[in-house]
Amino acid sequence: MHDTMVGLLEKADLAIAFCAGVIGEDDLEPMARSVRDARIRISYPEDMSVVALVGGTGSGKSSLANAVCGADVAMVGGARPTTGEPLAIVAEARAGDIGGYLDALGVSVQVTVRIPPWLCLIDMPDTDSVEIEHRLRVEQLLPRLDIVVWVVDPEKYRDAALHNRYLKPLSSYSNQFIFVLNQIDRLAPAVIESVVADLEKALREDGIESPRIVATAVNPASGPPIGVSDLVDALEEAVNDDRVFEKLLVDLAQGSAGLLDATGGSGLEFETRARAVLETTARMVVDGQTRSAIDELTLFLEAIANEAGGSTGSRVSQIAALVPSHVESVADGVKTSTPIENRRRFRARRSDLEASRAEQRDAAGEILDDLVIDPTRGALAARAQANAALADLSLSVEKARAVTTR
Ligand SMILES: Nc1nc2c(ncn2[C@@H]2O[C@H](COP(=O)(O)OP(=O)(O)O)[C@@H](O)[C@H]2O)c(=O)[nH]1
Ligand SMILES: [Mg+2]
Repeated sequence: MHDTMVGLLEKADLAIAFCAGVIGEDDLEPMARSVRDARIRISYPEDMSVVALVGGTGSGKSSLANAVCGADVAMVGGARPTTGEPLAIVAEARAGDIGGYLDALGVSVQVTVRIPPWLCLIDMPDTDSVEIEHRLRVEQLLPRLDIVVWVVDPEKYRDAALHNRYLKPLSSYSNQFIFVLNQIDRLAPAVIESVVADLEKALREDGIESPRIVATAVNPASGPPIGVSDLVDALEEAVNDDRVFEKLLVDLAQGSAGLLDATGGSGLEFETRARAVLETTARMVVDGQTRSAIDELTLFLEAIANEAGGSTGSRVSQIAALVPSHVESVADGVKTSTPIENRRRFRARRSDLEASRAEQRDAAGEILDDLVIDPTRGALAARAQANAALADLSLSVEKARAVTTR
């Protein structure tokens, strides 16, 4: 999978390079960033999963972190607002392997304890913190995590901000998500199942088809913790499933869709439309309707310029500006190529006259093709190349995804 990803990132580089001449910097940036981030990620161990605990204040993220590693490393129930710094927890033996990646993420607080060697757990600031920076810190990290554990409690699992601000927009990453319904010790045993079902329903409404939900009580008022090992199992499964790569594949799929959007996609159907317009305008020119021919052709090129947009669009507009003089020169050519005597002779036989007009139409069409359509084709070529590279990338990403989501 590592090699597949390296190959895909090369294809992505190529697509970005082709797009660079066609679309603006702003449209290019999200994909460029994804490719940069993916390269950094795969330069660190892929048999380790960078997992963040994300959720609202008091849902139990820090308690969960402590329960998973069996030590009090994260501050629980601290005075609000709690710290805005994410806390990374890793096994001592792997700290050297993943520490550099955490540095790259800007997660500077790192502790080593006894947790599974494949796990790097990050206790995150609250998503609903009164401190805006805390929330921004979470949002800045979210796109670079391998797995996100969304921690909710029985009161706030339907919180509108959680669903609308985060889960709905991120639903294409649902395979990266595990949902923890914590504090189930505060529910009557008989209703736990229906609360889980209601959470599942809310997640489906967010576009998350089959959410993985783990019910826990990591720090119950009485009795032993519930469900911690279920969560660890779910996380281990995620690592074994190559979900580290799957997330990067979603990034690439979304990035190339974004670029395709910016180039206007390959849906111009230029050749088909150009052929139809050439036929109409050639007929008009031969019939002496020069003005209509100019309008028809100009309108077509303006539409193409509009649809192509960007620098390609400007080049096509320049070609459109030359249409009147080109059409007039073709119209002049048609007139001089049909001397009066010829017409008289043809008038004798209608079919011959028709044949001659058809020939003229073909000739006019060919000349207009050379003068107007061909340069437009040339202007669209860079865009077509970018679209071809994007199509190739998308296809390869889809193939790779089909393997990981088997
Ligand atoms: N009853 C109950 N309380 C919990 C549970 N998990 C955490 N708490 C308590 O909820 C409060 C907030 O927990 P904390 O881990 O700091 O939440 P965070 O803000 O998401 O990090 C603390 O007082 C915890 O002791 C649980 O499963 N059951
Ligand atoms: Mg906390």
